[in-house]
Amino acid sequence: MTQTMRWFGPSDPVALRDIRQTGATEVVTALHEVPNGAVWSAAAIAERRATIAAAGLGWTVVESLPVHEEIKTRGPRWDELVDAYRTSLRHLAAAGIRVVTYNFMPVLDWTRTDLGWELPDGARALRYEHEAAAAFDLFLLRRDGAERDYAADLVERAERRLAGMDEDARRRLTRNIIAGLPGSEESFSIEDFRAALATYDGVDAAALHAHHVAFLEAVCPVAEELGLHLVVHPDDPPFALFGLPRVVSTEADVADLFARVPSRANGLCFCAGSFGARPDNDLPGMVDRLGDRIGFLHLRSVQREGGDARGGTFHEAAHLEGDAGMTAIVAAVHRLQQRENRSIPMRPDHGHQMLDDLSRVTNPGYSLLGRMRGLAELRGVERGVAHATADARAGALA
Ligand code: CS2
Ligand code: MN
Repeated sequence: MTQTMRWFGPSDPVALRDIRQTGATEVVTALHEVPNGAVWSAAAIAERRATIAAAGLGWTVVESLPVHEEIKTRGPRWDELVDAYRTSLRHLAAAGIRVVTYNFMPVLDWTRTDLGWELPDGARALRYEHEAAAAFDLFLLRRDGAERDYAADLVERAERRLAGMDEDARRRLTRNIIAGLPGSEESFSIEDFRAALATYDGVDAAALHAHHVAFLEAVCPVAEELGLHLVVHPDDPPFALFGLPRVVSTEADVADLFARVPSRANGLCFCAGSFGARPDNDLPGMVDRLGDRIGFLHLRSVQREGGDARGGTFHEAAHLEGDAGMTAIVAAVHRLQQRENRSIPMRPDHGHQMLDDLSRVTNPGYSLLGRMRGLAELRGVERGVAHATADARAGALA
């Protein structure tokens, strides 16, 4: 695997020189300062590349070139926005980018109810609690028709959960959920969130899926001609929330996208933590079966805490702990790389907030030390798997 770390650009409290010392050879990044929907200019891309190169690091993966909400809802500016997307792809390919990540989640990129959940060892993790999310939806957001989306016993549990929260805890819950809105640094309010939800009135899962296919049909031919792999990041968490549809949650969802838009450019960012929140996603099997579609790997594990086949409450576990079964995933990645003779870019998605990072503010999930621990562990597993496979092969030849 090609070891990378996400870097949020010059304003990231984690510096490039720190990332260099983690052993990563590349960063994955984006022009976060460019407003969603605007073209990424060739000059701005070149400047960012030079900054990264000066720190001794490479940049071949973009995360993310965001898809504007009006592309997802098929609003009136669709043509113009898709055109801008294609132009950005051209500029990126010309600058040596090979993989472009995006997601097709409405409104929220990721959702957690707690951004600093204390683990037994004192480190902190991101956690999604189903009762707390339901309490927010039903009683703080007070979304119309929300009660229809929850079983009666869950409504009761959510009510009890809310009763146990003081004003401060309620405000924190709202803030944590809204933190998943892209650009949420600009302080979104609950009213902004309601307004964003309203833009999806009438967009159900079938419509969102059709819009996703239309987007891919419009951009994949260009990406293919440029030799780019356009990889979709799955829904996080992989189930519908707050009445919003979600259509990239399971192996069947992505297999369907590849069947409908068979272009080689149409690919997947395999995020083990996102898919892994559902017990019905077979992670190593997905790596085996989705194979050449996988252009980028997010390796992370979650520990599920109850829930049904489609998942529920979970927290982010250490990379080799939890439910992911990371060794089997890395072994499947190793087989894939051998089969296709390539090295797939990987990053340790999130990490715990631990040690010195407990007293510094980074983007939620993007501490330096927790991610460095994750990367080190993953690197070790890959070495071990490669060694064991080579031994087995030498044994078979002898
Ligand atoms: C990332 C996502 O931080 C994360 O959870 O994995 O935000 C990811 O960058 C986007 O969904 C990709 O578009
Ligand atoms: Mn991810």
